[in-house]
Amino acid sequence: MAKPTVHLLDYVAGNIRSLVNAIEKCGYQVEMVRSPEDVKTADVICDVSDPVELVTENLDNDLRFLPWQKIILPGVGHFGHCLSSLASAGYLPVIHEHIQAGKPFFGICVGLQAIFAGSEEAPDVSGLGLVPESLKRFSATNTKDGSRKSVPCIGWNDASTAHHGQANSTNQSFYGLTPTSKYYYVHSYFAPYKPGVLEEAGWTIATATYGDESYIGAIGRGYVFATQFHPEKSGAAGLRVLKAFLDGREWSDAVPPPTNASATAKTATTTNNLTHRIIACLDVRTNDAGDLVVTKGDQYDVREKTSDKGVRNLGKPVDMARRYYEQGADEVTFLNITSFRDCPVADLPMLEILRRTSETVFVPLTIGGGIRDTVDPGTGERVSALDVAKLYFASGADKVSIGSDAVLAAEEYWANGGKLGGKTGIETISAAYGRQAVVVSVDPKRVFVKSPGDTKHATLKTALPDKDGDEYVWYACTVRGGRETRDLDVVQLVKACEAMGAGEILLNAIDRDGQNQGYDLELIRMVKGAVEIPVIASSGAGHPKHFQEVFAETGVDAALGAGMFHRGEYTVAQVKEYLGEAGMLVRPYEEF
Ligand code: 1PR
Repeated sequence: MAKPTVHLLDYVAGNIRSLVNAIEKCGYQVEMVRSPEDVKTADVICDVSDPVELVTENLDNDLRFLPWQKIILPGVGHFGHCLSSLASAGYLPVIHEHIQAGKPFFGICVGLQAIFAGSEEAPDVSGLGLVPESLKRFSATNTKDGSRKSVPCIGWNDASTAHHGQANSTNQSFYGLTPTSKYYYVHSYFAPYKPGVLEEAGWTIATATYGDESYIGAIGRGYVFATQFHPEKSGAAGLRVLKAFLDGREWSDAVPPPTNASATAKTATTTNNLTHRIIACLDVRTNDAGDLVVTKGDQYDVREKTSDKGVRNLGKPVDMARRYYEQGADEVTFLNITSFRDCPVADLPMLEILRRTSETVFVPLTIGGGIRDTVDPGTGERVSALDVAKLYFASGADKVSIGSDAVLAAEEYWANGGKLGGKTGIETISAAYGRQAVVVSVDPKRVFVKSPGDTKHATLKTALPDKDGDEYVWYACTVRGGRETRDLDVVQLVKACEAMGAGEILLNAIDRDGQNQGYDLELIRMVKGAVEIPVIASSGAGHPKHFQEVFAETGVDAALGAGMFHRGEYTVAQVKEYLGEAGMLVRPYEEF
C-alpha cells in the first residue's frame, strides 16, 4: 500500500532535511512541490523561514484558497525574522484562515513562538496571537538561589502534561508525549507557564522547567499543536510526537515509560533540570588512499606510530555515527580536521556523509572544519563562511562549528577595541540562523609561567605544575588544528565569540587530547566562568568516571568523547549507565 504523502514546498532555506527524514521515518512519503499550482488536496509542509519566494511566484493565485490539509511551521533562529518574513509575504492571513478552518497546524520551536502574541526578542513584531501571551528571555541567574544557568538553553528536558493531571486522569498521552521521556530544546526565549490560565481557555499544556523558570514545552487545542522542542531531533520520543500529529492522534493510550529510565530519575541531579548531555565526536579526514575515515589524534597527531605512518583509520563516519546514536548519544559531532587545507565547497564527500547520517540519526548533528570565507578552487569565486554553512545546513547539519576563523575574528575584535564589524562568519551565520546554530571549537595549549606577572594573559594556578615547577598557566589559542599558536588566550577568544553571536563553546584541550587521563577541569572552570553560553567539555575522556567528574566539578553543559568510543573501550550507553548509577540524570534511550 502506498504511503500517505506529505507535500513539501521546495525552497529549502534552513535545515528542513532532518524534518523530511523524520517524516519519512514516521511512514509518510514526502513529495516536493515547486509551486502552489502543484499543490493538490494534500498535506503540505511549508518551511516558511523564507516564504517570499513562494508568494512572489504566485501573486496571481490567491493563497487563501490553496486546498492545504496540514501545515507544519518549522523554525529556527529569530522570532522577528520568522514573523516579519511571514507578514511581508502575506502568509499570516493564510495561516490564520487555515487554523480557523479547523485544519491541522503544527508549529515547531520558533513555529510555536509564532502562535503567541509576541516576544521580548522582537518587541515591535506581532505573532499570530492565537495564544494571548508573550515570550521572555531566560535569565542567566536563578532568582531562587542565585545559581547560574547557560543561555541559550540547549539540551534535553521534559514536556510533561502530568503537572495538571489531565493525562493521568485518563491515562492518555497528548500527541504521544510521555512524562519520563526527554526532548531536545534549543532556545533563549520561552513562554512562561502560568498554572491554569491557558487551560481555562481550553489549551492543553505540557511543561518543562529550566533552572527555576517553568515554561510551555508543548501546547495544543483543537487541531493546533506546537512544541518548543524539536521532535525531528528528539530521538524516538520526538518521532512518536511527530507521528501522532501526522496520524491525527491528539490523545492516545499512554506509551509505557522507557525501560532504561534511571530508577532514581526523580532524585537524580541535573544541569538546571536538563539531562547530562553526552556527545560523540568523530574527527574525519581523508586517509592516504583518499577515503574519508574517522581518525583520532594523540595530542592532535593522527598518524600511526607504525613504519608507514598512515592516518589512523578507526572506521566509516556514517556507520559509526549511527552506532553512537543507537547507543544513546545525545548529539553527534563531525570535525573535518584537514579542511583548513581544502575548500569544503569542493568537499562533497563530507556533505554526503551529513546527508546519509541525517537519514538515520535523529539527534542534533554538528559539523565543523573549514567554515570561513574562502575561494572555490573550481570556479575561483569567493565563497563566504555563510555560503559554506548553508551547504552544511542544507545537507542535514543543525549546528556548524568554527575553529580557526573564530580565533582570527577574535583577534580582530580586540584589535578594534571590542567593536563588532558584522562581517565575520560567526556574526553572519548567527544573524541568519540564530546563535544556537553556531558553535566555536577551541584548540588551546597550556603555556606555563613562573608567576601571573610574567604574562598579560589570564592565568590560573595549576595543580599540575610543569617539569620546571612553574605553577601558573595560561591557555594559548591555536589555529590549523593546533599547528599554529596565537598570542590570544581562551578567555579573550570565548568572550569575543559570545559577543559576536556564538551560541556554544566546544572546549578542546590539546594537552589532554587522546590521553585518556580525564578532562582539563581547570581550563573548563576558567571558560565556564567567562561566558554565559553553554560549554562542552572535550579532550581526555578515557573512562565513564571522567564524565561524572567533569559534570560534578565544573557544571559544564555537555561532555564529549571520541577515542574511547572509537577504540571500543566503552560505549555511550555504558557512560550513561555509569552516570545514572552515580545519581546523575541522563536521557533514557528509546526505540521507535
Ligand atoms: O579550524 O574551523 O577548520 O576547524 C577544524 C576543526 O578540526 C576544529 O574543531 C579542530 O578542533 C579540529 N581539529 C583539527 N585538527 C585536529 C586534530 O586532531 N589533528 N581535532 C582536530 C580536534 C578535538 C576533538 C577530539 C577531542 C576528544 N579534536 O574532536 O575528538 O579532543 O578526543 P578524546 O576524547 O579522544 O580525547 P577549522
